[in-house]
Amino acid sequence: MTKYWFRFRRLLAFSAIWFCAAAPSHAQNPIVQTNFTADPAPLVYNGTVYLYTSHDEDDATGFKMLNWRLYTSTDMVNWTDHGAVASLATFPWAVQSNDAWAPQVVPRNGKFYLYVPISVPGWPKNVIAVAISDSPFGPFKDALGHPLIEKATGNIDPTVFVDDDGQAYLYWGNPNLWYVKLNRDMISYSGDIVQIDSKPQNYQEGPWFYKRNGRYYMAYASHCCPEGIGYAMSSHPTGPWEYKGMIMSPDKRSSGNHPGIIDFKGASYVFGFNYTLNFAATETHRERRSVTVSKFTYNADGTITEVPWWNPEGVPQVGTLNPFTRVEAETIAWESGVRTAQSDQIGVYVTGIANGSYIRVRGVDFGNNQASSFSARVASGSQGGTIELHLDNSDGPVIGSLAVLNTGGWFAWKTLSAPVSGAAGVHDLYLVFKGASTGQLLNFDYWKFNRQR
Ligand code: FUB
Repeated sequence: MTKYWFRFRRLLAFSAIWFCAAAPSHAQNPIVQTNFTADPAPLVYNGTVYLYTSHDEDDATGFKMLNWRLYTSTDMVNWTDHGAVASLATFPWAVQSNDAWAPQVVPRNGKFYLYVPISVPGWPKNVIAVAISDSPFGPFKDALGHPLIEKATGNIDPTVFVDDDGQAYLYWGNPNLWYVKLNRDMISYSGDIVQIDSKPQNYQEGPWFYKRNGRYYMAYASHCCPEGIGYAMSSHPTGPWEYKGMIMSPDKRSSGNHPGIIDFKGASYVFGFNYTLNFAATETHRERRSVTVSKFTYNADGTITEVPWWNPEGVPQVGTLNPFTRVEAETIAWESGVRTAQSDQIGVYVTGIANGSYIRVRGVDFGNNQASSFSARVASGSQGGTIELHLDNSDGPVIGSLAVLNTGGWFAWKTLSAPVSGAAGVHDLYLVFKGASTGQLLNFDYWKFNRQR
């Protein structure tokens, strides 16, 4: 416990510095604050956004990347952490110490294909690998036992799109842009690897290939450095690509960038990353990045209106959150001073909880004053603490409070309940943690409000 608690205290201190320094209470960017995330690859599937990311380790200075994480949302502001869905260990033949770079997941025929750039021993080292899962939540298993795209310098940043006629294309590359036609099995290809002659202006890396209203788009990390997001269009999946402009201009507040683009519930979104959390803690540039999102619009001719640099407000919520079904504690719009962790027993849970830390969940629809109690699955190996339920602010009206005593250990999970009153309509819910001890108060798995019987 002690070792972990010291680590958490360091992170809590870091989190507090960041929050006070850089985040207004309505902040939504970066969308994940519990881990450093980069290289966003959003997938819209069955009404949910599955956001796959690469993951910068907490102690990274340069790139230190070991696994790929998943976050989901149905409203674009509350994101549920699903932890690591694949790691370098998924590909035992690859270098295991680093280089789990920009991923993308693509569904086809009931399976989910994860394409990742990793490296192999020696030089050149960059390869592209593919793993398969029956579920978007993983776990993903190595499909081939060897690379899909063999080693060459710059074989990074895969992006895959399956066209309406069933032909799938894999693009990738830095500083060149290459493609191959994937076979229907999605784990092999036919024909030659083609280097694009019409590489768009200022193309660097991080291509994101998609089709919308019959037009093909290639968004990419542009300029160096800092990197912005540029895009090109084509009437054919293999080009020629015509540069169309910037989705986001480079900004010296960040050195890197990496687009991921979706339409969801009637709006268009571009994801990327910045270094806000890192620079809140230090002036030193370190590869500790954070995924961000902005809304954008298409013009009638399919071109894209440029958006400003990532704003702290992020994007508006689409829909509300139902508190009368089980909500994972790691469903977070914003937090202060907590972390997430993963166990084989219960999956992802919230930990590092100390006196004064909180989780904000946005747009919770309590209905017509129907909530009569609050239940939470918790564990504590210390004296425990209290979960205070505040509306609209961390010091807003209190609708209830759940006392958590020592449950017999940090993984001795218990479901506890407390009465609530005065919760009606749609509110932001702040789960504020209070406790007398200076150490960790509790671990938190999930919560739910209950209606009066
Ligand atoms: O995150 C590692 C590498 O940095 C990615 O593969 C590139 O796109 C850049 O973001």
